[in-house]
Amino acid sequence: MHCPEKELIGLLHEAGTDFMASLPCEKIKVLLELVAGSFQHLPLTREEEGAGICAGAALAGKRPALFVQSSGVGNMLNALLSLNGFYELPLALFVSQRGVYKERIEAQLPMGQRLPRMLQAAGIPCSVIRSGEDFSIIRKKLAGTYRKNRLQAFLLSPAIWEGSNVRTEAGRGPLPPAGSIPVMPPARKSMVSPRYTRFELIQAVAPFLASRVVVCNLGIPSKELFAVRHQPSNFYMLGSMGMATPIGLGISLSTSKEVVVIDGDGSLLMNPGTLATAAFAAPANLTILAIDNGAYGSTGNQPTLTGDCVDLETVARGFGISNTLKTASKKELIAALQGRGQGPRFIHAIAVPGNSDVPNISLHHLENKAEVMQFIRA
Ligand SMILES: Cc1ncc(C[n+]2csc(CCOP(=O)(O)OP(=O)(O)O)c2C)c(N)n1
Repeated sequence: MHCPEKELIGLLHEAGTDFMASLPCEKIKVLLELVAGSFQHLPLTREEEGAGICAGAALAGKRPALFVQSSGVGNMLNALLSLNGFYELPLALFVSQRGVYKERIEAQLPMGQRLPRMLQAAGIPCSVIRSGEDFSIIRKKLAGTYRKNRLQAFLLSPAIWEGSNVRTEAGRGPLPPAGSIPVMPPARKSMVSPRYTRFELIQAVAPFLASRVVVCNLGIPSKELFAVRHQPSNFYMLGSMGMATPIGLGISLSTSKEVVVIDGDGSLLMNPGTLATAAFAAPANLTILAIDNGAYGSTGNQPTLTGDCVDLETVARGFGISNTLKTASKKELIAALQGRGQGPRFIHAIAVPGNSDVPNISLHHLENKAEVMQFIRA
């Protein structure tokens, strides 16, 4: 049996690692499920906070490890250097390295391929793990990380997990269809019960997005929108998680055209401060449609905190956006989208998790950019 995820869990036990935090990558979804089930584990909203939380855990004598995607290292470099490294607080950084092996998302290349050189320039020791045969490197360096109070990055190639026989909930693929899983805590459920998936909501609203500039969240949401109804004014994000609302805000402040951002709960939680900036700038032509499925849908439906303790509509109101709506109804969504000039507006669309099986976007990103720019100019 080929069980690299279980082998790695064994190595972590052996090194006495006892505090874990993660922000998911699709390539390590099975590993993450095992990590969460085997150790004290905290799901993160942004990689950078993981550096802080692990610094705190190390101050209290723990042996922390962080699991992130290569893109996420870009979100945490300052904290790694000026906190964990500077105070000599040990941290093992397990990075799912994208852009180097059978990569299908081009936006993963710039960060993923340069990461070893970036870490080198930052003075963070880094080992590339290409297969299970390299696990001996992890065994050796992990022990030194905690003994010498060091930072140590392990770049995990997706090749490691190929042919793995480990099966978990996440490994089984998409969650069951709408209505069959309880994802909302009782208090929120009684307010609005989710009925539809993100895909079903996108299908419902797509015809009503005509003549608007639409900025769509990265990952499967963009693929779904492209498959349902492409129009030249749709900007599809392929990377830069957390930037959908900031991009939409920038556009809305620079044109009189109506702008709709289709954002996600995981992405909004990564960068919630942008809601305050939007409230302050107050563009009347900006609508943020937050499709809240309580999960990091695109990376395997790992739960986000909106399924637990966060109400995004309350967050938006607290940051100063007063025109808000919470709904799970297609009819209410469509009615809300027909209004113009009522921004900044925050529509909190409650959905059940689940992804549709849509192909990749068959439009080059620079062509996409050119189309959107032309639409905005016209
Ligand atoms: C900085 C960074 N960290 C992690 C990822 C991996 N990632 C891509 S999409 C995604 C989930 C986004 O979740 P959400 O915004 O809730 O949208 P959903 O897919 O659920 O609709 C994650 C974690 C990434 N691309 N960039």
